[in-house]
Amino acid sequence: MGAGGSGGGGRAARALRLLLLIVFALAAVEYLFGSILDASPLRTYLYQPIYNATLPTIRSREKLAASWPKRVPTTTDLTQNPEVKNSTNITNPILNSNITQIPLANMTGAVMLENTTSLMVTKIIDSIRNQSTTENSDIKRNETELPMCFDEVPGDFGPVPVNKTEVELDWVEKLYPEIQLGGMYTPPNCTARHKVAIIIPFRDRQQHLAVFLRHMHPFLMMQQVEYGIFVVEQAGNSEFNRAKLMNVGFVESQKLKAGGWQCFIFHDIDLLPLDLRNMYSCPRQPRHMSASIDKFHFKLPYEDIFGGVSAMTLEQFTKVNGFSNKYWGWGGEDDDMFYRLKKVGYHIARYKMSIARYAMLDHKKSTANPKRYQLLSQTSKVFQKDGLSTLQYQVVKVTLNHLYTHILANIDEPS
Ligand code: NGS
Repeated sequence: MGAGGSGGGGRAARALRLLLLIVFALAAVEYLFGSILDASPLRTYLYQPIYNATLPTIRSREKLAASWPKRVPTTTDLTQNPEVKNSTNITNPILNSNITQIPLANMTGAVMLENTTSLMVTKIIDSIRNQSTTENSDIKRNETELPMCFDEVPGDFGPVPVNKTEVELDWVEKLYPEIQLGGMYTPPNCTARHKVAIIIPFRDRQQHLAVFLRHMHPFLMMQQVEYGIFVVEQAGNSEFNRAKLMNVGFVESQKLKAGGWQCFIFHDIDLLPLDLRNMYSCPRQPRHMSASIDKFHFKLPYEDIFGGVSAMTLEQFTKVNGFSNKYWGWGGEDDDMFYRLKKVGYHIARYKMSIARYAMLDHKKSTANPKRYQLLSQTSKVFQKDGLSTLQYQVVKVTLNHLYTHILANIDEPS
């Protein structure tokens, strides 16, 4: 009995030790790898943006969700101009300005870039700087007076709800008086760490535009980024060319910003971010932002996907010569960008799947491009000769609306 009892006690002690060991092991794994269970492949962790490394535990997400969209403090700082609120049509402010020495744009708005894209971007930025010394000195004064905006994502940032109900644009405009003409925003109480152009390729999606803007403006204001929203619409009836429109958006948005944008987020209009921790900024590696979409049951469709929403710095984007101009019709242009980035040695960063969440608005699928696989097979060989360096288009009209800049462009190939 006694021997049996002590044998039973020994087994119980061993079982307890084993249990404790397992608990410690699990705690160590969780500590080392974060929330590995809701992740896609481990590779994405290796290039996680710095924000994830320091994210505090979110405790008040429900509170945030319930009060969304939040009111953001109204602006009083010198860089804002609350009086200018009406839509303004301009043919092209750049072409009318005194920076016609930019090699990008001739007087018809057609663009022919030089071979060295980094040279061309430097020229754009230099020209813009020379042109707008007054604006820059305002910004500098402002920057010295205000503290920097947050670095670590605030602890109460978390999921936000979306409202997919269609609304009128006029109504949305009244919600956000603090947005400057052209859909531009500068945080009023701090100096932004990120200057971000949101570039949206667009055609026939009027019903999505107001829904998108209603969601995105409060989202971006909460993140305290300095940003502008650029909707680039394809004129004419050719097949939709998403990638070429994004190249146009890159060049045109850069021309419209004193000092230039540092970060470019290429954004489908039918995708709405669901978590405020998904920072609209550019980390050290290009970031695929829309990894976790409701339509795909919040799963990554394939490891190399780079479509939907992606973020690249000025340097990253120009180093790969922008997007290809050759993808007419649906599909492949985002994979092409992925190959470019790989080719020059970048890795794709992603937030974890619980953060990179998006809701997709309903739409009809467009006709697939039958040539896309053929084009993709050539990407790594030809990308330096197809992209920003060979971009040609005509700006039909630039309109500074209250909540966005509308760029209508003819991107058809010259016959
Ligand atoms: C791939 C496409 C990508 C596209 C992705 C998701 O098959 O361009 O599907 O598309 N690549 C090719 O066709 C080569 S989605 O379902 O989100 O429209 O982004």
